[in-house]
Amino acid sequence: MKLSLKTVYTTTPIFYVNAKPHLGHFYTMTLADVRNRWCKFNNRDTFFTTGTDEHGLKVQNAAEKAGIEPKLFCDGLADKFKELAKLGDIKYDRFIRTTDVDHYAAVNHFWNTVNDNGYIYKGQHSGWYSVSDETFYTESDIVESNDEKTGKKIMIAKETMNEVIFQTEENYFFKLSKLQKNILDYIKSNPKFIKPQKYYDFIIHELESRELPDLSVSRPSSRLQWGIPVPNDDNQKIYVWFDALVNYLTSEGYPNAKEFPKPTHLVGKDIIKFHCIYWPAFLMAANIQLPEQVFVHGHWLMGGRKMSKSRGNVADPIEISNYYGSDSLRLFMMRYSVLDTDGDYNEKTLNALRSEFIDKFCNLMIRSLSKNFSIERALGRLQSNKLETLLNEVNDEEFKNSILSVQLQINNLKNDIDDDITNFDMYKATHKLFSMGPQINSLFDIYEPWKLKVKQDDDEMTKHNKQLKQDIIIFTALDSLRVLLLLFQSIIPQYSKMLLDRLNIDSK
Ligand code: ME8
Repeated sequence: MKLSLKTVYTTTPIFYVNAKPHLGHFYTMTLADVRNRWCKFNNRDTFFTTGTDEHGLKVQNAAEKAGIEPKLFCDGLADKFKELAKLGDIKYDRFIRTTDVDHYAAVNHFWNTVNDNGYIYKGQHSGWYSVSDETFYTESDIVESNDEKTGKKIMIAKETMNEVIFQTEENYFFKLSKLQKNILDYIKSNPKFIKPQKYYDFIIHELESRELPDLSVSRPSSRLQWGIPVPNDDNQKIYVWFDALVNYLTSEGYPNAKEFPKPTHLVGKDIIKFHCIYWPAFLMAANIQLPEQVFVHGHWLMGGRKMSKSRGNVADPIEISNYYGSDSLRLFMMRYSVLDTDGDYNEKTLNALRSEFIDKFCNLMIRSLSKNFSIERALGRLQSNKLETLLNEVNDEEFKNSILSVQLQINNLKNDIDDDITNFDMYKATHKLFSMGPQINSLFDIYEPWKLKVKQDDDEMTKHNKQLKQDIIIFTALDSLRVLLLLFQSIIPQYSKMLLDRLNIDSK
């Protein structure tokens, strides 16, 4: 696939393959997929990637626990993520795995560039490491706690509550401290770089309130076998985040491609430091342009609490999709997706929304396609006359205004939701699309076109007026439905296709 500087490039995080996919993964994939489908529908040149993050201690430990060789273990789980993408209609251009051959080459090249530019050095490292978070923490980031299972005293990270272990070892370091001011300056002069605002403010605060230590970017091979070796040093493996972030470049054909479009990254709130501080710093050190923007989303909870296997409140996107259809889940997540808050998964609400869609749009279609009306006649009339001309013939101001108002809103809708979708404000777009349903339905409720039946003793004028009004209503309803379904496609591709097919309308 040839990319150009104009390509709209959207990415999801790449997912750890230490466990099977959950609702949060499907949410990220869907948000990015909706944006990408939307841009494509609007004839923009697009590129969309998702994939799996397969190296590191977390995956190494999970493979060991399962008693399976790491690559085979990763193959199995990467397939699960691909299956979920297929089931959920996630139309990516590339599914990148960090075990892909071209990714190894890209990471090697990237490391060498950063090293040649003088940003990597070797040193002794001591700190509190969380395998779960694949992160070192400082003394001020940790606190004492009791292990839930054994009752033993352990240290945990304040931010994630995951266990940390003290480690001293030789590592390569990245000179993050040297770039702290550059990153701050860049973000300050690009106020839209991080969205929503609260995360922008958080990152500015992080950069202004303390001096960032240099970042350890390798692990001894004795401890971490499952990783990409540091070039020219087999005793060290590249830190999983340094490796993983480069996926965004690999997918663009780095280092061989000619043009690199700036990606728009979509990430969960738990990984913003990696994308908004470390990644810009790595890129600066490699003399590569920074991403277009980083959008941050909240987490899905269940019953107001973090989903967890032990609590038994985990929503499985595959199970839900198999039962309700993946479009129901896509619709639910987009309708209730507000980036800067967490969402609460609720099956009843999902089911109610599905019924609402059927009630508003499927019933509208059934109503409009009733045998009481002649669609051929309505279409024929509108083919040879402008709607405005026909409305002038009707001689009913209120009727005319209702029709024109629906038409105007429908005509503006595409522009109106363009910003919403490209900025991941999916709840706004979904709400606007939904709110058109009752307006179109009300044309039926108010003007009752089925009552505009021609009677035997109607004179020519009455007959003409009745048929004209009926045709205008049917045309307006069906044409509005056509536009709505075309615009709905990015969010619910299957439902839209089914209904567009019924109307014999090309999806483009
Ligand atoms: O962090 N609701 O992978 P990951 C919404 N490999 N989103 C959620 C969520 C939830 N309940 N739980 C997790 C990683 N996520 C790294 C990324 S990118 C170069 C490397 C989101 O599998 C989470 O916030 O732990 C993250 O954005 C994504 O799922 C992947 O999480």
